[in-house]
Amino acid sequence: MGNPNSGKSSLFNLLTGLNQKVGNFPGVTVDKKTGKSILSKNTTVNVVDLPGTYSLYPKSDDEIVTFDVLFDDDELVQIDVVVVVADASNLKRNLLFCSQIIDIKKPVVIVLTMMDIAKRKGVQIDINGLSRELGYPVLAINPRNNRGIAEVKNNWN
Ligand SMILES: Nc1nc2c(ncn2[C@@H]2O[C@H](COP(=O)(O)OP(=O)(O)O)[C@@H](O)[C@H]2O)c(=O)[nH]1
Ligand SMILES: [Mg+2]
Repeated sequence: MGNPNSGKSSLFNLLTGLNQKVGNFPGVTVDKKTGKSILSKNTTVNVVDLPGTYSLYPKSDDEIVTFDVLFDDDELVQIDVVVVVADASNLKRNLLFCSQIIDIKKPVVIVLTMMDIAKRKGVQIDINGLSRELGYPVLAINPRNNRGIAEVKNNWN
């Protein structure tokens, strides 16, 4: 989950590769992409790429889909872990959404993307400090060069 254009599908594609399925959520024409990701010899997980949302107060069909999944109202998707993808170059806005997810008290992992763009803007992020403050794992990735993907997989194991 995460804001639009934060890098969710990029991460999803790297995690699932060719093991993807596209469907629709019941009743709405919003794409549901699911896929399997092999984390280790003994662990395979189902990953769901949800539509981007700016807040947990849904306004569009897309946002309602994400909302329903998050609040266990989607029969077909049950959450074990919420991976919140946050654009590090727009951290304030992205963390707002992140804090709303954290309030729901589901297990959360925060994945920061766009670290390269943040760096170019002169923004430095204290990843360990952020993790300490939020109380959840924070990992940085760059889907464009595969950086950090192995760490995301290991974090689930
Ligand atoms: N520079 C840079 N671009 C990224 C990064 N992560 C994703 N992108 C790009 O950002 C755009 C939006 O990514 P996408 O995965 O479609 O975002 P989504 O809307 O959250 O699914 C794409 O062009 C990606 O290639 C990153 O860490 N750095
Ligand atoms: Mg996407």
